[in-house]
Amino acid sequence: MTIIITAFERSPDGGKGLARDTRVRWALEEVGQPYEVRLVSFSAMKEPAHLALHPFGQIPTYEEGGLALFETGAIVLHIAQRHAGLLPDDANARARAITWMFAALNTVEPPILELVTARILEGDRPWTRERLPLVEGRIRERLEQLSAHLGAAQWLGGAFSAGDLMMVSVLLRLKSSGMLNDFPNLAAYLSRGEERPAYKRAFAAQLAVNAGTTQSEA
Ligand SMILES: N[C@@H](CCC(=O)N[C@@H](CS)C(=O)NCC(=O)O)C(=O)O
Repeated sequence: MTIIITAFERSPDGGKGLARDTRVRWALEEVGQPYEVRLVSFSAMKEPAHLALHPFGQIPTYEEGGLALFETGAIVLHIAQRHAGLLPDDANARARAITWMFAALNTVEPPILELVTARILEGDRPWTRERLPLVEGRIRERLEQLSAHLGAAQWLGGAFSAGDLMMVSVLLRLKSSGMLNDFPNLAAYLSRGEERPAYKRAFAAQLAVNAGTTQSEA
């Protein structure tokens, strides 16, 4: 069955790979599943046809036969459960890898997104100068904890898993902030993710759509 995902017709990041279709493309590349992409404009995302797929009018979505999914956590988990390559066979190790997916999305990503909001969407507000150090402090705390847990390991649970795919995807948004410079093991972790052939293919595919269209971060 053909897999179809949606992505920005013009990503606000101009192809830096921060739009969330990249993590879905990456998962599909890791498990060797071909896919098609339907590009949508910002206005089309808010129209009934797209809202029928994604109630919040966002990308990415995932269609496969009669199945339509939204939310990258659910999409990547679905891909990882359907195809070998992203989750360990051992039941406990599998549960731990899924735990890292949730940790990436629920514990690490929120303060990082808050930074994007504070810097870009609300950067001109009078409270921004006071707010930024608070938000950065919250991110730093998470980075310290994650760095301590990762230590000298290559990946969070032994072998690369969907948990790492999600954590690397979330941390990528911090690359331009310089915050990872204080955490060499996390910076190296990020680079290991980016060096994976599947990530490179995913990145190149989204770049091919978006090169040279930068407006802001996705
Ligand atoms: N929690 C959602 C977030 C989806 C999301 O924020 N998508 C962004 C692109 S990366 C989007 O569509 N933004 C446009 C909008 O919200 O109007 C997920 O992980 O799929």
